[in-house]
Amino acid sequence: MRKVITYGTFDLLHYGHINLLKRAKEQGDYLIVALSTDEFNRGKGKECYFSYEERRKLLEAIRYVDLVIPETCWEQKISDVQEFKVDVFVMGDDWQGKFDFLQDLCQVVYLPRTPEISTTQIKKDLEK
Ligand code: C2G
Repeated sequence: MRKVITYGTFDLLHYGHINLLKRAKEQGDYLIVALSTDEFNRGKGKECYFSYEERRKLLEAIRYVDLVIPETCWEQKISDVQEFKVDVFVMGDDWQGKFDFLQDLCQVVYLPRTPEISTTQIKKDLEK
């Protein structure tokens, strides 16, 4: 079984996230999503609209997602890849190159983002 992992906040879930998760799953047979906790998001300067639990339930309802685990810190990626015997690490290309240190452990794939949509853009549009 070829295992894939990806990381993110996935707040105000939208089709850009779904496009990413679909293509991440296509890299293997089993997709793990490490979901940023509310605490970790505050560290990223992000205040989420949906709590971790709400975002976890949304992700678990997606057909491409097989397991959701918490992302509590930047440093957990190496141990996650080892613990879950991950074959492929996937992120959107806004992170291009940032996780190449994982190449010793697994394949690292950066996928093109869906350009026109983002959680920030949704919030801005709703404020109008
Ligand atoms: N994404 C995308 N297209 C968009 C928006 C997001 O492909 N229009 C991708 C991002 O590139 C990322 C994933 O969806 O791979 C989740 O995006 P965010 O929730 O914004 O995650 P981020 O804040 O980038 O957190 O340790 C890594 C971090 O947790 C990543």
